[in-house]
Amino acid sequence: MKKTLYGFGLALLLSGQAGAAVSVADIQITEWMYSGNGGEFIEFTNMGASAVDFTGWSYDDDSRQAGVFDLSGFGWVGVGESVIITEADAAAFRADWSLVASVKVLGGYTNNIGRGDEINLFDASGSLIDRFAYGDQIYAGTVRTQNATGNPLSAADLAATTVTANWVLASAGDRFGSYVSTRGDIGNPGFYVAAPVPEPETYAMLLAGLALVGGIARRRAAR
Ligand SMILES: [Ca+2]
Ligand SMILES: [Ca+2]
Ligand SMILES: [Ca+2]
Repeated sequence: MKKTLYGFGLALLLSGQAGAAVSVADIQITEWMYSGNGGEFIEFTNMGASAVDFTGWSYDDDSRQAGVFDLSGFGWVGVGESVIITEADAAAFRADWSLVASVKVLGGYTNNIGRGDEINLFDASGSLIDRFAYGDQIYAGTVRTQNATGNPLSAADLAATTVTANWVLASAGDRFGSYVSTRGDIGNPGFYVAAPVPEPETYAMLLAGLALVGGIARRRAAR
């Protein structure tokens, strides 16, 4: 009986950890701002275990057409690397956000995102890699990313193709490393801080598992 309980406690611990590691596609939309003083922008991050060649890849808004804005200029995007597209001139955007030279920025797209819209990412064969539909007037309780970016609290929110209430607005000095641009927008373009906080249910599962294992250990010690 005790052995069974111990195993159950371990299973709780392990399932809690597994729950935190939601599987997502390798390239993810990790940050966006539909309107800003320095121009709207979108961030893509390589969450996978190997570099990805963006030659032939493309972005579109809710018209969902592959090939509209070419992302070939990113070339190879390394593991953990975040890259940016913006409606602004790339050099102006880079200066506005004081980006280091290693951050890749492609500017000048004209298929702009509005207050409620979609971000679609296609690979070289035109297959949809990631989709993100958002809009504070469409999805109740979600953020309006005007002059501040939207950022996901967990991998589960990255995996969802529709914005959730766990996409939160950037504020200066937040857990995502956000700061204020020279033109007064707030965000963290060019890098992604992964899963900054475990979800509440993960804590609950861990605590339940620890309590069970702890109880068994105490009973063993008392014998
Ligand atoms: Ca649009
Ligand atoms: Ca996604
Ligand atoms: Ca970012």
